[in-house]
Amino acid sequence: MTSLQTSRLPRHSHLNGLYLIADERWTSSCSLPEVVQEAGRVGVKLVQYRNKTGSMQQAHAVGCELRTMAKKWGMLFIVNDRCDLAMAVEADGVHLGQTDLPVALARNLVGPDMLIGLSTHNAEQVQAATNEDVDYLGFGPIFPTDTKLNHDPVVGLQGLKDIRALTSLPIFAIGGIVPESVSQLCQAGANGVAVASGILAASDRPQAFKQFLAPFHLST
Ligand code: TZP
Ligand code: MG
Repeated sequence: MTSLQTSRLPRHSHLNGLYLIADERWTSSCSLPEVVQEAGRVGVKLVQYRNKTGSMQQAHAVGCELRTMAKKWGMLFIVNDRCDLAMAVEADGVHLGQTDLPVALARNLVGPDMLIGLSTHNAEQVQAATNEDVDYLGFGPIFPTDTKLNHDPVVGLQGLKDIRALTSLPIFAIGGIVPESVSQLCQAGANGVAVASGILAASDRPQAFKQFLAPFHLST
């Protein structure tokens, strides 16, 4: 085992279960720090800060707050899209989309220890990712979702089953996921589920967290 692999192992140990996508455009009744605090309290171990509209200064201020909170609760803290912001807030990782900085360039920037996640939407992208220095994949949208505009075609459960054999990387199913679908997604090969509106827009967030986490607790 290389020293690089050794240094990454503890982080990999959390690459499963519920992955909260925290974007304030999708919250109605609360602030992102409130949601992340709740997530930490109920045992969520993975959170992504997604800010596609704010200024860098605003994103940095909120990112620092969430970073501190995530550390307190032992959660991995991932920044969406931006390597510079991820580095500035000393995040545990950065999550890239297909049109963000290519993985190899991102890896050069963030160094060997930061996690890199990559969004994938079809078999070709998953196959290509197996040759990249990434730590986990997002795959979807599995189901229709109104959260992301102009998203790629819905892949369904079968799409997930089809790509599972292509990679041993942890896969997070994303897109339109509700608590009732978590078990079947895991059976189809997902290591975890990435969820935004199912939690952020829930009328009863504590209940939503509980419902999303329950299938993972049952399977451990
Ligand atoms: N990528 C594909 S679907 C999606 C992203 C970022 C949004 C997922 O949000 P939701 O509300 O859980 O469907
Ligand atoms: Mg992106």
